[in-house]
Amino acid sequence: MTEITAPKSPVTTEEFTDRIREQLKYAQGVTPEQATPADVYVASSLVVRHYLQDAWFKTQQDMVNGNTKAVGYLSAEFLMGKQLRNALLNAGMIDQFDAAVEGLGFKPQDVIDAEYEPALGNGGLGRLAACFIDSLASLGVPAFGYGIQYRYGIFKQEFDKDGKQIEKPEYWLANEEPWGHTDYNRSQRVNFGGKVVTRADGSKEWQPEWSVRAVPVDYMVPGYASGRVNTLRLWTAKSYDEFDLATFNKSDYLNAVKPKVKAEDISKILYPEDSTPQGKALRLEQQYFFVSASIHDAIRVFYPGQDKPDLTTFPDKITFQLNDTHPVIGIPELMRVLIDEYGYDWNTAWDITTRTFNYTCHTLLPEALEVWPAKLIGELLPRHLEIIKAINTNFLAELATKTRDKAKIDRMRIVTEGENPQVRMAYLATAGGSHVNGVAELHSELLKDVTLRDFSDIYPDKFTNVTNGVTPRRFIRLANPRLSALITEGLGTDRWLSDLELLKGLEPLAKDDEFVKKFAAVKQANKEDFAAYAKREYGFELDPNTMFNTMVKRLHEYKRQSLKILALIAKYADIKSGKVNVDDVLPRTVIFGAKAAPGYYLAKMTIQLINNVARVVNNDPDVKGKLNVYFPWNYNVRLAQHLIPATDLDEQISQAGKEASGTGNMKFALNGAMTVGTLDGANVEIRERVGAENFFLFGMTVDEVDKLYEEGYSPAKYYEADPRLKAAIDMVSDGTFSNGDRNTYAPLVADWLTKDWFMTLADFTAYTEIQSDIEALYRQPLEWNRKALLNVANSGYFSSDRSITDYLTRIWHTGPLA
Ligand code: Z15
Repeated sequence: MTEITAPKSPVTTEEFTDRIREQLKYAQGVTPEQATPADVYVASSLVVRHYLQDAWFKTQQDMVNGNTKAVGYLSAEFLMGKQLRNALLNAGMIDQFDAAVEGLGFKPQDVIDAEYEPALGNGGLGRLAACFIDSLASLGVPAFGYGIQYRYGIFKQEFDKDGKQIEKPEYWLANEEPWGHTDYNRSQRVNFGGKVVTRADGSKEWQPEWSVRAVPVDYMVPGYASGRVNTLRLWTAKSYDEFDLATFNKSDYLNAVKPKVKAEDISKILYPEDSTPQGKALRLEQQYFFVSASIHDAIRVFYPGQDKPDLTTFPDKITFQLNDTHPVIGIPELMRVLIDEYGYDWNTAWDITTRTFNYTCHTLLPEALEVWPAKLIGELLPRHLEIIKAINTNFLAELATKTRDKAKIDRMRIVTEGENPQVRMAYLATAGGSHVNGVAELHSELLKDVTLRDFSDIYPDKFTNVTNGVTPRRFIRLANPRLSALITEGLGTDRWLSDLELLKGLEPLAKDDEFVKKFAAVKQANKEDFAAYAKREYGFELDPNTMFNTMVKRLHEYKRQSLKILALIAKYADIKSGKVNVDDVLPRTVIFGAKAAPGYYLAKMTIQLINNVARVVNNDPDVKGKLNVYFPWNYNVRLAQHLIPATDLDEQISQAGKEASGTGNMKFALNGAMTVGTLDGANVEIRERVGAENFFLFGMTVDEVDKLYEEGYSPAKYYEADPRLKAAIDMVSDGTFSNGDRNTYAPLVADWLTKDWFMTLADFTAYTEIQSDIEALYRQPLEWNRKALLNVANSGYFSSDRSITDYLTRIWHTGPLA
């Protein structure tokens, strides 16, 4: 008997059908006969919202009236992916939807596909935020996700005829978007510029120069089987100055609407840099815009109708999590609100503020820790700069009571000295909050020992770790229904969807050859599905009888896509030179997915190289179809959901000490892929859990990397030492992948041979050597699948439900609504 705990549908198929008909008629204005899948998508989404509405009201009421502290997850990015099927799953209405839609003469898949995915994030950080709000709702914890409703999400990636990346605007709001509810009556004014004056009583008054209206667009965040629906509140910028009257009177109509355009520019576009911020004024405006609106919103929500609320209780009402440095301007903003708007003294305000905020750091790259010129902050937010300076002064005074080490105190300045003072947002966040956490054990250790060393010396108790996780609802149940059914069959219950550690119960089944074969059949069917999808969407011809070997993530030097492509080229060179007999080569299909920041020259050149390697290798008859390279463009959540369940081998090959965590690694392991990886980020913990014998480890450790840097790293040495590496790099230089042109990749090759900042060349030999272990195992399908199944069985820890539970106990000190 299989135990079914999935939520029961609140509706019958007949009711669902009637509601869709009603929406089609009154909202879409079409008959079922006229309706397109897109119409049915909008109608069905409105129906789902209809059935979730009471739970949404109740969650909000319980949050405000109860005494459970809420979580405010402040994040510049929420990479949600499609909403409809997720909402149907979490609310228990998948079967009713499928039947209703079929009854109306549509294919459920066509209706699902009609949704345009909101891509309001760059990569891991934004997708993590989306997983976290799913888990918060599923655990029944009252929470807001607070962010920005960008009009343009992450760019749409295309490749031109030379294989170069082209960025196209992602105007995701071009079509009707049924999920967001714009609430004009709950907008907030956000001010900018101007000056600060001192009143007669000595208090400060900020006289801003211009303002923007922040209008909330609310998205339901339905929990899985929790009966709770939280809110994702994304702010959109609207102008107050519909017309600048002075200009208008001069009948210069077009110029009169300029201020409006400028104000509304604030939420226009998501910056496409992941881990490499651009210090642009507009980005700071965005950050302040959503954080200021969110803080005022929380005060409005938790102290409704109160002119003189007792804000000393604010930290008991809500805790704000700062997702990276992007929302850190919230710290001086809350100070300003408390002091200037509500009249609290500095110390009371500081106590409230530090009890309200906590900070998650997501990086080890120094360039990803945001630093803003004090001058820019002063121009845009003059009062905040004063407050930041005062925080800095007080902080330095506090440090002086804790250490005599002057040099250390100096290193810890929040505002640097000199001609061009800078504000270090990570330091501000560390000083202005209660806890700082990294996102995987190794990362949190390195944060304490390296990045924020001085801070952890003096405030050791502030530092903690919360290893990332992913939601099993979207990334197992929705992405991989076949594996989900097999897991439920194997465990005899579907409870794993809300308690992922139950996957451990699959471990004994790895000894059962019949079960392993079923598991292998699931993977094979998923590969066939993906081949069909790739054919339909991209025109690719993938052979599902080859190993599917995937590397999907942002294109960044530290992630080392170049290591993967060089190893592949080396194999190709072996075939061309006859060093290996092509008939002995294990057939592989290598699949890349990656966007490069538009201004990231070497990353874009790497994309071009991969595309051209694909063109040459796939069309070379000497290869006899043994090596295939595909690069589906525009990697996004939808593609991830199709590709991850179809992958045999996942690449997590960043330089040790550079990837804070990774979350793709978790999704692949949970979907029964084997991983080839370095001891970096969460790979370390994945390997610990699945067992060293079930993980392909290679490459230098953090200590070895550090040592090599100290000794003086010379990549050319490695080029000379490994003939296969030399052959591969020479093949890039000699024009094989550029129609004979020797200049095309010269900058990339020069970088490899002279800089190679992330030591791709030093890890090349180890990486190619591990390939023989990988291939030997893959030639024994039963053993490969046994190990892959053990990966699934032992990865339950990597549920974002567990991450959130860790945040609740270690940082937020709150829990589910009663
Ligand atoms: C981003 O996606 C990540 C870190 C950042 O500092 C920025 Cl700006 C964007 C990623 C990390 O690179 C990745 O290792 C981690 O898994 C992810 O955040 C979520 O924590």
